Amino acid sequence: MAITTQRVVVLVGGVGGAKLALGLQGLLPAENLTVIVNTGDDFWHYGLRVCPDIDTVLYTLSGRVNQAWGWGIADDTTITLDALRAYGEDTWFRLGDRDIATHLLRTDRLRAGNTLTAITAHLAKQMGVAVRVLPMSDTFVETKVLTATHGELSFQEYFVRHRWQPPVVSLRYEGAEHAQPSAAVLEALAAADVVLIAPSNPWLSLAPMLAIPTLREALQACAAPKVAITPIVAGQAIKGPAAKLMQELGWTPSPQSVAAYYGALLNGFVYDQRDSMPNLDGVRTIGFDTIMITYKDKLRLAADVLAWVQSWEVSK
Ligand code: FO1
Repeated sequence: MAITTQRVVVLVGGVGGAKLALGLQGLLPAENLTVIVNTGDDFWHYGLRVCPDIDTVLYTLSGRVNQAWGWGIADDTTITLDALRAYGEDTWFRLGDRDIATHLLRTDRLRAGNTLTAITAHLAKQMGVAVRVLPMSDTFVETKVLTATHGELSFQEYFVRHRWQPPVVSLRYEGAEHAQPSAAVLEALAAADVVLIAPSNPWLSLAPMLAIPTLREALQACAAPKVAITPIVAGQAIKGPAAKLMQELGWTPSPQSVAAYYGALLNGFVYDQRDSMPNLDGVRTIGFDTIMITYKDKLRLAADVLAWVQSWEVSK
């Protein structure tokens, strides 16, 4: 089987996950790629439902993303935000004007009774994104961060307002226990030839998905190889708070810890070639160059991982 004939499902958070999704989109026919996105970062802001990871994925896959930030729309203006500031508001969450249009449309359609899955499909179509982008659930799940210095914060207050500086005591994923994955998510997992876990933050981006009991069970039941890619290289997070957070939660920031966190869910684990990795029981491991800066890097990592998983079939 050519790697491009594999039906690939990739589980992603924001910026790092979107980069791998872009590489996969460049390799695979659109009908063979499904991107399942964390919605634990979503929140209400000025009456708008903001879904940062979904938007980061859509803006990245459609070529609109602000490359310097990894989120938001390139060359967006801030007239609305500036007007709010002029009213004396604390504009800690930077919303661009074009980005606000996304939140307006989403909020309006949610209030009209549409699901987040249907709205995301509509936005994807309007942006020219042909691969399937699915929220992890249509039920709202919100990550809450208990900090040592500021009490419990909503995810965006922790991440953006306080620039992930307050030490984290624990995390909870409000609403996850009673949330359900959508039928589209379950169908994609059941039909997958490969499931990839992007180099996103395990505790902030993947844990909200794994906290939904039926989604976790569907992943466990999924017969396809499940392969995670490390977000930790040489003891550092590629981006964001992963290494700091791991230390605060009592884990050594290393690829081994990431693999241990996912545990029996995995059949394969990709660490970075700059690191070494002891053998893991029942999990195949390999080192690749996991740093994705250029578009070529994203294509290369996506191709390396898919070719590696395919070689398992041949060597069976
Ligand atoms: N990240 C920031 O660091 N500062 C911001 O002001 C900010 C605004 C923002 C607006 C819309 C959006 O979709 C994303 C935005 N992000 C911002 C990124 C985002 O909050 C985080 O990167 C993710 O939630 C983590 O995956």
